[in-house]
Amino acid sequence: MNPLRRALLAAALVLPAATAFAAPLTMGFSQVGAESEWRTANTASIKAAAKEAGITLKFADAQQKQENQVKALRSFIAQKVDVIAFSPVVESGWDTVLKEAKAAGIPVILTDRAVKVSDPSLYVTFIGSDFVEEGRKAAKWLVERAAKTPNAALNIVELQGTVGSAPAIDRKKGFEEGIKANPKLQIIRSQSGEFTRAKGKEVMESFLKQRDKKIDVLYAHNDDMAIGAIQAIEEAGLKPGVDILIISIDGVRGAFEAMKAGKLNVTVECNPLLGPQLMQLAKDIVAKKPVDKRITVNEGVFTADTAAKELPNRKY
Ligand code: GZL
Repeated sequence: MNPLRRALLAAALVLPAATAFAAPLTMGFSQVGAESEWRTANTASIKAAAKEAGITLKFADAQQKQENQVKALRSFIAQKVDVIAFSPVVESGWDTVLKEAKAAGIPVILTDRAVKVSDPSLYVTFIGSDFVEEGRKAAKWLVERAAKTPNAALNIVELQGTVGSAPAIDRKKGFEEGIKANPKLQIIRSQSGEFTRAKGKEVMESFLKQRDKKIDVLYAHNDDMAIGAIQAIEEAGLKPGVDILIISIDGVRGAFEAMKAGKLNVTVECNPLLGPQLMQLAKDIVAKKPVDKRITVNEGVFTADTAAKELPNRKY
């Protein structure tokens, strides 16, 4: 607990109850980076919600490096923040620093992405999307689309997210599960585009150069890589969304604009606006109120035919 809060609470114990008041909470937040439109919206939501909730936010951008997140968490522990929250860039390698937070008596909230740890008591709760379900929704759209041409084999290339991250692992798992029943749907190439437009374009260029198999579908683990790939497809003289069907995930504004232009076929929503729920969770946890171990968010699927109508309603 931070020294100011301890002093104020000690004062509150000796003052008449009527004058007792809660000191502002201090949250240490370690963010993955600034790699995508989704991440930008997620950061904006967290900062705005902390301000709205009167929570003092210590925010650290890890630039997609786990070692920077570990350093940030250790710094928050040293500063004796009231609560730590973070979006783990990858699933593994967190046990040691989370044990340090537990030993310091600082509760930890996982937001956006999950971790694999030996002891689930190392974090209080995880609020974020169900990435396996997002992969299944992406596959469902393709299976239904493929049913219109039952004899056509469809070669799929896949742009994976950050290697070792929960969304990359789970979106791949859900998609493969969803297409398994249709042998005509085959993933012929799969590589990480690191969730960025630039790398997504670079990897798609390399896929297009390999001429041994025709590419019919691109499955991208996020919209930013899909948008980068769209540029590569156009530079190769092909029509994105027509010559190569494109399925992606996030539902950011850039995806709706690409769908409106007929260059992207479908995006599976992954809601980044977790800030308000995160701040309420922090207050409840510090007030020793019980919270669920796993909190998910409701999300939809948006196709090109509704993009123009939906675009004005989008909040990120
Ligand atoms: C998903 C989030 C992913 C987004 C990407 O919750 O972790 O990271 O899908 C972002 O756009 O980079």
